[in-house]
Amino acid sequence: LFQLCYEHQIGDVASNEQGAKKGDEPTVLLIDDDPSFLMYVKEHLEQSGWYVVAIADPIKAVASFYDVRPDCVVIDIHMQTKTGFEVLTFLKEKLRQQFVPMIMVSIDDRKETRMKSYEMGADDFIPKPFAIDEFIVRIRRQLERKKLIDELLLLDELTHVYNRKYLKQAYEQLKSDWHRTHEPFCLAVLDLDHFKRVNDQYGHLIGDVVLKQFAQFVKTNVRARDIVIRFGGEEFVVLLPATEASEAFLVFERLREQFERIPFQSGETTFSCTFSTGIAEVNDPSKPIGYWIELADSALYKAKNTGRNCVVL
Ligand code: GH3
Ligand code: MG
Ligand code: MG
Ligand code: MG
Repeated sequence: LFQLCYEHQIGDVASNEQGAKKGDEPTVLLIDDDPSFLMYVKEHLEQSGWYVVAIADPIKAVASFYDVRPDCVVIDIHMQTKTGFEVLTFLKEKLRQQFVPMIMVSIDDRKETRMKSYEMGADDFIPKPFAIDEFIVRIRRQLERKKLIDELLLLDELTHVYNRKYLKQAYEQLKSDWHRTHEPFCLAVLDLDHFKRVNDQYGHLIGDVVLKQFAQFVKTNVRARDIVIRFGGEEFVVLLPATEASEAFLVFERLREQFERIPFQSGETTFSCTFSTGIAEVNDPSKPIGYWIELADSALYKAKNTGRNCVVL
């Protein structure tokens, strides 16, 4: 039933008078069949700087889940068409690998209701009526947990940029942006040149230092909205939203010139490192991510064959 509703009611959120999301503020999804409760809580949560989507119909709320991409969900237990427990079960099943905290709220504060909430996987239970400031603090705690867990799951341990797991998620996000804006974005593959030699000459520990510094160098020298991912050993993928290939070329040409001048130290010896870049411009997101990686990879292959330390479109 939910699946059916999902397919038919997608897009209903827009008709629910939701303001636009401004930036990367956390998103809270409120599901409660009491409109006055929704309005009251929405207003206060927005004052905390969060983006709030409030939906009175649990079926519509479930259907909108993938569009809203909430960082935290607040679910009323007693609703007309679906109980909060059914909503909770459905969302938990859908999520699997991802962590999104779920908070149950209810006027029914019996122990068995609280127990059932936790046993079904809720992250918190807040009885109604509640003091709004306490409610906000408890949501803030859940948003902090979500941020931490996401970082632990998606960051590369050595370089502290995103790991490969994040690539698919980031691509999905850029795809949905593309459907709105139709602006192309770029996917670049960066690979350190003759990195084996660095390891052979100076040892793996120095190699690790170079890798860490390279990742941080790239991250700090692209725009904040660009996404840097460690794709494999000494290979990185950079996603550049709303960027054409010619612009991306200039970005990596600038990085290339800067990076070759950075001195690395191994005992008494100072050495430098270079990297090569292959760029693919994504103008048809119906193709899978693998297609664009292959395209960028073949450009990288050309870069490696034309002397390395260069950028190829
Ligand atoms: P090319 O210019 O053609 O890319 O030459 P290369 O030597 O960089 O190419 P290749 O891909 O053959 O070698 C990559 C090397 O990177 C091999 C591997 O030992 C090293 N490497 C991969 N991951 C790590 C890591 O986490 N730490 C260190 N120190 N080295 C790594
Ligand atoms: Mg209710
Ligand atoms: Mg290499
Ligand atoms: Mg390589």
